[in-house]
Amino acid sequence: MITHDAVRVLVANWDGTYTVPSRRLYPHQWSWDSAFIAIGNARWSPRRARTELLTLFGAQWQDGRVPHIVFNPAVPEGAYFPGPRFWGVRAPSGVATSGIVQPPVHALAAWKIHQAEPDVAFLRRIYPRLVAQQRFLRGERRSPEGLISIVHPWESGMDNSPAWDLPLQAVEATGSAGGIGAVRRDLGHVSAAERPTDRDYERYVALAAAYRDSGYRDPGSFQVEDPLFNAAYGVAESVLAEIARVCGHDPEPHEREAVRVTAAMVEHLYDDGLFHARDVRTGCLIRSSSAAGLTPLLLPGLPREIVNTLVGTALDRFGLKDGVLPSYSPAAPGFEPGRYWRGPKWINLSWLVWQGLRERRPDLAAPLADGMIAAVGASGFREYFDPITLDGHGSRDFSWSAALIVDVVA
Ligand code: 9WN
Repeated sequence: MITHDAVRVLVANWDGTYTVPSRRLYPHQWSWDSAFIAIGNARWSPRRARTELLTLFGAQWQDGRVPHIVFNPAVPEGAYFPGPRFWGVRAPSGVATSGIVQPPVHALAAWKIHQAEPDVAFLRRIYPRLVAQQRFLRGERRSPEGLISIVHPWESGMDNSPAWDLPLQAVEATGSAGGIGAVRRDLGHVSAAERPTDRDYERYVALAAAYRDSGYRDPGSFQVEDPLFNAAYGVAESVLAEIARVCGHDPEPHEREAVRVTAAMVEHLYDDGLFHARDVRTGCLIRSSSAAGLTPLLLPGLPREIVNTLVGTALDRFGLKDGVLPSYSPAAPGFEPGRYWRGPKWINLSWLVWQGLRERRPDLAAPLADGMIAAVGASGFREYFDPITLDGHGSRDFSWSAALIVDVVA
């Protein structure tokens, strides 16, 4: 029954060649959403899952970057802010896109689609694009420590995580004329108490405008190494090794890169039972209690003792045993159970940690799966949930909440 309801949401949000995250709030294609959506669609329509990814990679730039939004030209400019006119850029295919990226979870999605329904022709088609995506990140975003940086909170996918409060202090908000509230479209759909503040938004817009004005090259005043983004990058290399094997390419460079980035993460981002982000501009670790710090559990080569301490942290500070897993630890100051990435439970974060625990700790993966199912059972396929009461927040009929539930119950 739950799968049936989830598929109904996915069908309603399908736009012919991709799926919108939600009809009203996010009426275009988003990068990491499409990867999560494809993982769920692979369970009932592998063809649709393949199309979803190929549509996204159809908007890949010449330099290999996969934009975080691919705009639907049929949707009016004013439906989402910032829209295509703000970003002012087109992919070689001619479609309007944003110029920033999101966590590269797409190789994992491609592999899962292939596992659901083997299709070597699809893998052969997507492999060079996935390789180019990784090459862009290495070429443009790698720091001397060997980690990948993000240059905008939107690139983390966890926009207003408390982990970004400190580095965002270095960003000058432009204080846009008439107030940012006047241009924000999100507040027409969701209560302001559940979204980032106007002050956050002013900084997001200032950062994006500066990056745009540098021709999408200069990192600007926000540059951090995020554990989730780097975990996704590392997992992508492990999975690319598998894909390379199937396609008759050399898996070794991918295996080496996965080992290398895992070691760099352990050396530079791990401290006191959790992975943290690092501010590239100051060289300092940003100690926070974000669940992003648990997602390196995805890395197959993570040393056993680190797995054990991460699991300990998830049990002590994130309610793992009861399947709670909020985006930010309730034990930490700054926790807000209803405000976006500052505390609510998100299905994609739970899924990433679940994925990391399935083989290593099935006893703990099970309650986490139950926790995801309980959240949508209580409140529907909402965008995020109060981690304690399971009240739903953000948009309704949210695609990745539906898709990942399909995967979890399969
Ligand atoms: C900005 C689409 C996206 C998700 C992000 C989530 C939110 C956008 C926004 O929605 O971000 O990219 O307008 O707030 O934070 O993770 O990909 O669902």
